[in-house]
Amino acid sequence: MNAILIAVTGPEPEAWVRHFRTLVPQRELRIFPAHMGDLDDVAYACVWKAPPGILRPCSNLKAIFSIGAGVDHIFTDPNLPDVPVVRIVDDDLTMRMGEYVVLHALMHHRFQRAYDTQQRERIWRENRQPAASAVTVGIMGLGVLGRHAADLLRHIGFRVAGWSRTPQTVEGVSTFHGAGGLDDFLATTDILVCLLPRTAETTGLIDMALLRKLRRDGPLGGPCLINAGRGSTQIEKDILAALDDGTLKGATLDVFEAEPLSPESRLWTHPKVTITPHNAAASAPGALVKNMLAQIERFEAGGALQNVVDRQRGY
Ligand code: NDP
Ligand code: OXD
Repeated sequence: MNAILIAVTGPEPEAWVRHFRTLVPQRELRIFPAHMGDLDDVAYACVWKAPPGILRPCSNLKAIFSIGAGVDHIFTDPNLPDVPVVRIVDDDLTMRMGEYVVLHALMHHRFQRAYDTQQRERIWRENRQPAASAVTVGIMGLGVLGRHAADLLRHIGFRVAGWSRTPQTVEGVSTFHGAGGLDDFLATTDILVCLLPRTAETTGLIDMALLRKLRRDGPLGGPCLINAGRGSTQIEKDILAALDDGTLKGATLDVFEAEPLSPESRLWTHPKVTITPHNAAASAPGALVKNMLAQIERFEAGGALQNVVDRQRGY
């Protein structure tokens, strides 16, 4: 029967169902939690933060699709069936992340938070604006999203550096890799952008020790942080301490150790912090259902699945 199971939690789960129904009205759909039926019929599962264990009874499962670029939400399942896990690579999502990174890099570069404060206080004062060519944006993660952001930033005029796990070559970008390349990468970086996946290696990486290694004598008067990768990469108490003692000049955070961010967190009210609710690159059902259906169609025609995640690496 080759049914598709849609197990999406979070905002607007019904939008995914609607798009599948419209695009493949002939295909049997199973929907978590209301309409699971006989799970032996399920060939494909499209998931976002589905409860662990729900895929185990799908004895004929052929592939699991993440409706986002990240797959950490899938690998938390200790009973995950041994079938390919596919992640989203799609221009719609990539461009959304590009917009976010450019917006917030420019916000820090152009001192926008300071001007917002000045406006509230009716202060007409110009801050000396460095050229983008004097500022280095350092991107942790030179994958699909990091490379696109690097390209946009480079065309604005920023110097761009990038750090990855393995050696990478990216046009116009100074690249560093591995533990051995991290300190040199940080020493050149004024605005640190994190686009790393959640893995055991990236967990807790952005701590006080790392933040202290960022370029201290740059033209912005102090380094800034933008994290739109995963909250598990950051130690929030260290970020707060770094903002308080001037190690960091500002931070934009889209992802958090625990989401939603607790109303108690001091990050909400910190004058140097900009918070967004994990929507730097929201997964748009209109674009991404088409992406997953194209994969299924190709697979059923005998082609290979694309963007299959390496389980060993975890991303
Ligand atoms: P990719 O898999 O294409 O790229 C991941 C990059 O991270 C690669 O360059 C990889 O290195 C690097 N990396 C992984 N582990 C390490 C490590 N231990 N040390 C150094 N570098 C490492 O992923 P995408 O670019 O598509 O997405 C990145 C992440 O962005 C997703 O996993 C997700 O967590 C997050 N995301 C957040 C969204 C949001 O709205 N906030 C939306 C979409 C994604 P190498 O090149 O050597 O393999
Ligand atoms: C993703 C996300 O991984 O939205 O796509 O976080």
